Amino acid sequence: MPDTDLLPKTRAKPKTEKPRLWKVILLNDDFTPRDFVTAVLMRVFRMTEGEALGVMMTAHRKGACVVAVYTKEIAETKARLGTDAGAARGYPLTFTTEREE
Ligand code: TYC
Repeated sequence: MPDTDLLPKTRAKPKTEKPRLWKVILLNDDFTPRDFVTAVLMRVFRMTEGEALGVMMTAHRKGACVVAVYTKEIAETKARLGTDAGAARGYPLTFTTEREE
C-alpha cells in the first residue's frame, strides 16, 4: 500500500492579487508654457510629440489629465521628475499621483 501520508493534504492557495497601479496626473496652471509642458511629457514619460500635445491640451482644457499608470515607486519618481523640471525653470507645473481603484 502506497504511503499516502507523504502527499500534501492541502492545495497551495493561488496568488491572484494584482499589483496596485498608480496614476500620474498632470494639473493645468496659467503660467507654464505649452511647449515646455509638451517637452517634459516627451522626456519624462517617453511620449511622442503627438501624444504629449494631446495630454497637454487635455489638461489645459479640462484642468487635469491622466498621463500614465505605473507601480507606486515609478509613478512617484516620474511625478517628482516632471514637477522638479518645472520648478527648476520657475514654473508651477505639477504632476500628482493617485492610486487606481
Ligand atoms: N495653461 C498653460 C498655458 O496656457 C499650459 C499648460 C497646459 C500648463 C497643461 C500646464 O498641465 C498643463 N500656458
